[in-house]
Amino acid sequence: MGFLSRFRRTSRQISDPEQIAGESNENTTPPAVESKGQEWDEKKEEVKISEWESPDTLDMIEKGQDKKLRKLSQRITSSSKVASKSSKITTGKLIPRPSNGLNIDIEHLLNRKSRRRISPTPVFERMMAELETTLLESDMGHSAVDAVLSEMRSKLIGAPLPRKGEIDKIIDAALISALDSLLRVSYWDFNQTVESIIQKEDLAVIMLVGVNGTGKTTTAAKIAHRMIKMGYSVVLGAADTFRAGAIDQLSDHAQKVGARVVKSQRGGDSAAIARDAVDSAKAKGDEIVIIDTAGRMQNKTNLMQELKKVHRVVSPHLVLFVGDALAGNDAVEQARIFQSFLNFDGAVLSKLDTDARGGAALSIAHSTNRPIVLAGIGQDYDDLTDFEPSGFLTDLLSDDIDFSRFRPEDGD
Ligand SMILES: Nc1nc2c(ncn2[C@@H]2O[C@H](COP(=O)(O)OP(=O)(O)OP(=O)(O)O)[C@@H](O)[C@H]2O)c(=O)[nH]1
Ligand SMILES: [Mg+2]
Repeated sequence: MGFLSRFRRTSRQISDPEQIAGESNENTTPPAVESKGQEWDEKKEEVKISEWESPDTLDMIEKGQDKKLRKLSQRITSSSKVASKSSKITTGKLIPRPSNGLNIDIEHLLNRKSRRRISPTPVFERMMAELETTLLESDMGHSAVDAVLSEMRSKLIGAPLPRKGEIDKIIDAALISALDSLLRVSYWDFNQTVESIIQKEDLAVIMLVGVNGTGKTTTAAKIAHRMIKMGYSVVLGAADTFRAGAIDQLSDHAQKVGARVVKSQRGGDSAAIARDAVDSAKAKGDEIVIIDTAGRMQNKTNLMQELKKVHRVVSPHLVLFVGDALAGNDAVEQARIFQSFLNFDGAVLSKLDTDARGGAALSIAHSTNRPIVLAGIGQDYDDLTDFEPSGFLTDLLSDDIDFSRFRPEDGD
């Protein structure tokens, strides 16, 4: 069953453009293109502020002993500036990856001769309600769903009426482009970014974070494998000293991919190991350090405090949040919490080879304002790929939408 099948059944039932039509002067919302940017930003701001006050996050901070955590709590609750601040990537280290997005030509679908415009008629509203349910069922978070709906409204309402038989194409086009915008958050290129850090500083330190079982250790090995294939020498820092077996697991991977590992015994100080890994790489002239961290400790506060300590001690160039695509909405919630504590630079979405529903990918980028840069697509070392929003969306929607329908020659 396709990602959108339920919604598609509803939108296909709208056969007559009159069902979603109004006169041009009864236009309730200005046409999309001009107003889009501002509306979009305002909406995002609104939603994000309430998100930051999630009871889970606050509960976790309240219980924390750390002064910094308490300070952060005050910032989260008192200031609406947090949301806008969090939306900015603060360093110039990330090399953007240019992309045109999914360009869909809808001009040929419109009936330019008609004075009638798409309006929020009851049929239109029913369709939007159906879309909302469909997206929520696909594991997308509320704020991402709101963003998609508001982008769709601003694209559709006030637009010229589609020609008969082309209604579902217009709706699909607006939906694809709204979903595409969700993923295009400060998208950056992993290889180029790492290479440019090495050029400038001789050493790139990458820290992986995430809850237990999401794929951090596997991803550390996959990244090491990728970088070794590119000719770099890599050190893996075994900073998960909490879980029994974690150090052996990483050492085993290190041996298989040809990386050096820096470790101590279980129960050791993770920040000290991370620092040893960096010092050792500097001493031996290695170019990349990847710090594998714990995903579980006695409780969440301990975990966050430990990760912050590792972060403070090694000041990694890149922090990557590893989320499990199968965890759906939970992965989104985890991403938001990690982002509030560690301000990660990008996400790795693991297990995209499984039957994950896809909504998590769409929501993580939106709710953290950090892009997904890498995707795990299997358990082998080569199963790590650059996350490409257009390709991801095309795959996600391919059961529901035939993208070739948007080529002008097909429509005319
Ligand atoms: N199918 C699939 N499995 C994956 C992928 N990435 C990781 N896994 C599997 O997920 C399981 C957990 O991976 P780990 O790398 O140990 O996860 P972790 O985040 O380090 O877990 P903790 O150390 O407990 O916090 C392992 O069985 C991995 O093989 C992926 O992209 N696809
Ligand atoms: Mg691990």
